[in-house]
Amino acid sequence: MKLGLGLYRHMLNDAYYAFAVQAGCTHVIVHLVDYFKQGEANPHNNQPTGDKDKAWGLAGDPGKLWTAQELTALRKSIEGAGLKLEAIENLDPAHWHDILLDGPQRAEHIRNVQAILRAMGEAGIPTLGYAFNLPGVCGRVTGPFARGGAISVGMDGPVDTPIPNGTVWNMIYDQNAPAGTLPAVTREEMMRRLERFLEEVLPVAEKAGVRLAAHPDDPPVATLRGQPRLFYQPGMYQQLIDISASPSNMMECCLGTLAEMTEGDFYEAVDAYSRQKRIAYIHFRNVHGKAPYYRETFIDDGDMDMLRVLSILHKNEFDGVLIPDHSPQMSCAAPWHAGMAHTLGFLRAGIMALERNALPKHSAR
Ligand SMILES: [Mn+2]
Repeated sequence: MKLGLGLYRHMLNDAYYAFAVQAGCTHVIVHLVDYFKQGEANPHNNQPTGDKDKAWGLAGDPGKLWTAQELTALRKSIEGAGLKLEAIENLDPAHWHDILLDGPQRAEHIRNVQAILRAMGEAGIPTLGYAFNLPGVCGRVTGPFARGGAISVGMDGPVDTPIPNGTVWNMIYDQNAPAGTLPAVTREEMMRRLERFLEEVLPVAEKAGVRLAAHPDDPPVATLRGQPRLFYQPGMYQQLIDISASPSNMMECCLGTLAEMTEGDFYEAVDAYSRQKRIAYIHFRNVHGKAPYYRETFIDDGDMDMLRVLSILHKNEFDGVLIPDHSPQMSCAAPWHAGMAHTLGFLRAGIMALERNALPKHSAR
């Protein structure tokens, strides 16, 4: 198991790389989508939150794809700091919204994703994280929910206000879209869109030596903003890897999201996915409660035993990267850093204990 840190676009600089190395990380996972562009409800020093039904901000430039040249430069600057660039997390809605929406630019957007995969292969970046859904991460509330009153996020019940036209994945891709809202589709239709997408991009990904890694639906509810979710129960997330046996069809396994699911057994699911060797990398996060009523907690303070998870992964010889997902904001001058350092310290100690055989052997039961 390798320890990594996820960095947002505005964090891609030497100060953050040094912070990662200091905390014991060997890898980073980067976000190139700028979630914080003109989103007044979305502060920079936290995970992107937005409001319950207000978008994070504007999507990027539809005409500007990430190039092999800039990706190579990014990888080299990260390696220069003593780290490895393991993955890019998330596609920009500006580049692929009509794949999600099955819109008129779908064919062009498939070519965009294929071009990004080729560029990543050329730049030597092995993994692309993505999340295939219309509403994105939204419907959540922010407050002093975590231990000691630390600011955290959660959900206070279903949120099914419709998505305005021009918005998808909780970002605005068309500011001039006509008034009105997105008509609801069925889960079957979204699954069909995902299968078509994978059919067209997996061969390109394989050839480029890049793995696609899908995040489960965060928050995991049957519908959000009136639109269906694909992966909101552990058995449904298994359906993702059952779509194709391609080595490029992988999971970006988010433990917090999995813990919020109402069906199945959390530990058995982690055991099953890791035994099948279909996890590309892992988001470590703990929660209290189940969707749509839950709170994000500190890593050692939620409903789930995260040392037991580490033990299961160790037993199954998981050799991918673990990163903290979101952490509550700690009361100090650097709330994001403190939250991340706390989670990284916990993970580092857990990994060291496992390597010394100082933790009991756990299986799913
Ligand atoms: Mn996650």
